[in-house]
Amino acid sequence: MYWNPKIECMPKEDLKALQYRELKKLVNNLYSFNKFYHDRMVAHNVHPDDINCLADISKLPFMTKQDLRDNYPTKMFTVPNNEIVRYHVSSGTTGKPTLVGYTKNDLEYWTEALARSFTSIGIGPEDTVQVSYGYGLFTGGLGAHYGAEKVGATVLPAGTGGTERQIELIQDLGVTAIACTPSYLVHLGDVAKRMGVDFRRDTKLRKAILGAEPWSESMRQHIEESMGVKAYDIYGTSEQAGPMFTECEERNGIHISGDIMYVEIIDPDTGEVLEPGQKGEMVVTMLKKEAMPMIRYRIRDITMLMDDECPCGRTSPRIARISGRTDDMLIIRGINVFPSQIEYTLLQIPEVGDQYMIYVTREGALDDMLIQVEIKPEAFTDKLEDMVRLRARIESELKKYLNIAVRVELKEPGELPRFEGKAKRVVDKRVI
Ligand code: DLL
Repeated sequence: MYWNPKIECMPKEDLKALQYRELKKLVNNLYSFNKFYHDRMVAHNVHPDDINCLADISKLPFMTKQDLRDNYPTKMFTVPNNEIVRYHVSSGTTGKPTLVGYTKNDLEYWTEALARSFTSIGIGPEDTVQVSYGYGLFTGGLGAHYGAEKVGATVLPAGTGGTERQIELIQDLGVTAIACTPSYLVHLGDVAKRMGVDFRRDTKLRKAILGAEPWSESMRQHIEESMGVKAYDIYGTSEQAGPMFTECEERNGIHISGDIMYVEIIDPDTGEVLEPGQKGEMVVTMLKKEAMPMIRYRIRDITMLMDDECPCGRTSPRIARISGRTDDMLIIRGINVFPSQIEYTLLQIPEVGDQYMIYVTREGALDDMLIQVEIKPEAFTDKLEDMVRLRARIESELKKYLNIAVRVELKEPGELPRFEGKAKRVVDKRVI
């Protein structure tokens, strides 16, 4: 089932032509009417007339989060204030927050992208969707809410927190799909178990739309086995609008609405544009945005373009699951480590539960990584030698996969913090 087959299944060459037309219009407009983009293009010695095909986009300069911060709150906006109908604010981990403004059309395109995505995973009027992303300044709640309503689903705007109540509502209202962070769904699963609720037996919940934070294939497997739901990856950032794009039923890459967003993958060190199949940093150009356009915005997320045909019939570009962020990457004794690699390795070990924390410190010149790992209740024992053996096995698996020695500390079930919104599992205490 397609929401917008004309666009979603458009021949690739036609899509490229459409993207070029949109890009040309965008660049002309911004050059003529917006001081920020005009000055940027002049400083980089590039004129709209230099853009004569889609690949010419690489002549344009990159934008970064710093540009948004430097122009906080509204200096990047390209429409008069009375055309802005909504704000969202991304908290970010460092520095000033970033403010995103939306015109009426911006909200419509955001919702359109989500309607295509939800339809592609079979969500429609028969579904009751519990939206357990945060509502408010964060884009997750309202984004998923409007997308689900658009496809005719019944929406339960649960937001975060009140987990026991959320579980009761899933039962009472016959909720069929939940949209939340993967870490919140894991927490929900734990609480349900304590309440004696078995999702397979006691609920109609069959789909989970999970995103807003990195999560691994092993986490998907764990969630599906323990809860009996089919888990789909949903991706987006507040700078793009919010959550926007999901996998289809094939679950082999996230389909991007190419008429709305143009994706490039670059080498983060050189800025060179990479080919499909090559992993690098994602750079996006929002082709339709009005209030706060984005041209070649460096998202920092690491992925690759996939150009094989998707059996679902959509020709829209696909990106692979996000494997981390360039600024999430930890350099431990000179070796690059992504938290997602750690999660992937840990969750392959049958005794390991679904909660972990990563602490990085520096003693003198030497980095130290301590990983606290919760053990599954059935694997936890008072026998010290068994626990010591298990710890050594986990350390050895991590060493094999990460190429560095890390320390592991085993924790009892329920001991580590739980997260309702985005999980914060990495604490880097090094002063660099
Ligand atoms: O997290 C939007 C969103 C809400 C996406 C709900 C999906 C679901 P921001 O707060 O601006 O927006 O954070 C964006 O979160 O650059 C990624 O690093 C990360 N992220 C989002 N989705 C995924 C995902 C929302 N599916 C940042 N996999 C992005 C991995 C993700 N990382």
